[in-house]
Amino acid sequence: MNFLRSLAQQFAAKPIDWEELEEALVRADLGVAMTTQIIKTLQEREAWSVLGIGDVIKAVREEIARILPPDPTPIRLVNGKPTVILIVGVNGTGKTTSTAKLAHYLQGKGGSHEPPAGDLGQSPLPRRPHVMLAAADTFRAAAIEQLGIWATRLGVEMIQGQYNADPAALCYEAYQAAAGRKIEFLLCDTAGRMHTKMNLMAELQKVKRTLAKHDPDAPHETLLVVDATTGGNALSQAREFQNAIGLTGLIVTKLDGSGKGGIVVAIQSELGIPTRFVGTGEQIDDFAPFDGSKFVAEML
Ligand SMILES: Nc1nc2c(ncn2[C@@H]2O[C@H](COP(=O)(O)OP(=O)(O)OP(=O)(O)O)[C@@H](O)[C@H]2O)c(=O)[nH]1
Ligand SMILES: [Mg+2]
Repeated sequence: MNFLRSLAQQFAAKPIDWEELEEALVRADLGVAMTTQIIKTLQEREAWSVLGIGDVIKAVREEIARILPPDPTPIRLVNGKPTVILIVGVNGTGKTTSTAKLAHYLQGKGGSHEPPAGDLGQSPLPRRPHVMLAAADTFRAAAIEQLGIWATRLGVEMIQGQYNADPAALCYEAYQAAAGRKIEFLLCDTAGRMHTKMNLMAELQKVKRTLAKHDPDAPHETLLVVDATTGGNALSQAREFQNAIGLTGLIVTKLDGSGKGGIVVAIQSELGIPTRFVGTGEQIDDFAPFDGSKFVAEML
């Protein structure tokens, strides 16, 4: 997120022009609420004539630090039954890749030879957690195949249904399989869907209702995958998915393709949805829990 650098260059040798500053902040995908707040803070704090770019950068940092949770929010392990994570989003944002990356990440946590993993709640396991994948994107045969390749590579079991099967029924069956085999994490990859298509959103509601028949708290996490390079559109996606099914967090992908990442700030400030993980490439390890303090520290 190096937009502060271009901001510094842009305003280095001239007085702050409020309109120009506003435009630069919006262009960095910080969102209208955040931009307005930053400008208000600056205008209240300093006499306009003495305001320099240093003050602007300080205010931007402070406002962003105030809005982002400083520490990563871990995925909590449910004791004695599968922890279900539902992965949703519009087409092509990186759901399937992120499902595989998250599975790999969760597999690496815990285990008797490692220090207790904070992410795994109160009782770290005496072994690595077991992960299962559910190929709930049943619209395309290729989607099942794509997740299957990851499952083989990661050495995890994948539950799949017939092409065009009901994703809710598939997730229901996958839960049964996961519970029967004492699997800790069940990750359900779903089909890409436009946030504006109500029938497709209703299908996700059905997936949630069906999983809740097994465990009223399932899915324990509903993570929306957004592509950082789509900028402001990610905010409307988050709003619609939040309204339709409720979200517990975001996975922001393709941060390697956009120096910005301002969308993380905009979605947190406007909708209160935290970013939980970030994707920074196509490889399995190009993935990490989102760390707010680090994000702010690395902003310039
Ligand atoms: N550069 C980069 N590419 C990514 C990242 N995450 C995913 N991709 C790529 O984005 C493309 C789409 O990823 P998928 O995981 O298939 O996306 P999806 O959301 O499952 O797509 P649909 O199922 O068709 O909706 C692939 O080429 C991925 O390799 C990332 O963090 N950085
Ligand atoms: Mg997919």
